Amino acid sequence: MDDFKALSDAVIKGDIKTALAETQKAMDAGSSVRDILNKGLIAAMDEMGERFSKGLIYVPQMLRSAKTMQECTKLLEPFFQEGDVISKGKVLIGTVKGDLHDIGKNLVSMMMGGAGFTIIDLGVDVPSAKFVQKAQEVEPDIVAMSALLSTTMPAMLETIKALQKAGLRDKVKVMIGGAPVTERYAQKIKADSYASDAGSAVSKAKKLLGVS
Ligand code: B1M
Repeated sequence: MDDFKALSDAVIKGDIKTALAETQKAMDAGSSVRDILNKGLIAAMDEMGERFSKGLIYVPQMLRSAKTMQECTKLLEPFFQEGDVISKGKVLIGTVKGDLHDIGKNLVSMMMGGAGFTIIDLGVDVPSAKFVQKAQEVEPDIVAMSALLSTTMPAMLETIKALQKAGLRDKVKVMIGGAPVTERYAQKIKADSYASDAGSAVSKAKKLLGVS
């Protein structure tokens, strides 16, 4: 099955029932999780973003689509599993302060969890002090930050500075990502790694920690 239009349309409409049925149909037809995500679910969210930019839709419609996508993603979650039982490392993850977008961050969490990392998810709108406090408590290998707004990207630098101030910067690797974030920005704020999508977040995390 390589036509994901019915799935995308259902996500755009915020029709959870049809979207779930279409996701299941695609899975039954042997479509890859990657295709269902990229060609069906993420494509729909990109279309919502474009419509929002043009003033054709408003926040409530985006919310309905987001909820629909989240429900479909839950259906895919078991397929993210790589079958590992030993933890590859501890990842403390959150969407930075001022930012409420969590679909991408949740995908990253699910895929990393499925790949054998232990995930501590702080949710959205996470202040730098909260990252620091939790890092002191759980001693993660990686602090992972997501931002979807260009206005919230500076909170990533704030968090890196806060980790530094708390004497933790040398003890953790910092990974950042999210639609407006770039490799160049990661270098600028001296993050250890940048990943453009959830799949590469997994491979980059493995590389950072030297695990396979
Ligand atoms: Co908002 N929003 N939104 N939104 N929203 C965007 C991001 C926007 C691009 C839409 C647009 O204008 N075209 C725009 C940002 C512009 C900018 O700053 N560059 C925008 C805006 C402006 C806003 C508000 C300000 C709107 C308003 O209120 N006037 C507001 C801000 C609220 C806030 O955060 N304080 C707002 C609100 C919302 C909703 C709450 C309604 C909803 C979010 C619901 C939710 O997340 N639970 C929402 C949505 C749904 C979107 C769009 C349509 C979709 C985002 C999404 O989930 N994409 C989005 C447009 C778009 O992205 N095309 C838009 C799918 C998701 C899988 O992709 O999150 O990019 P993404 O994750 C990817 C990668 O980026 C990467 O992996 C994922 C894929 O595998 N990744 C990482 C993400 N985090 C990573 C971390 C990593 C590594 C990789 O390592 C740690």
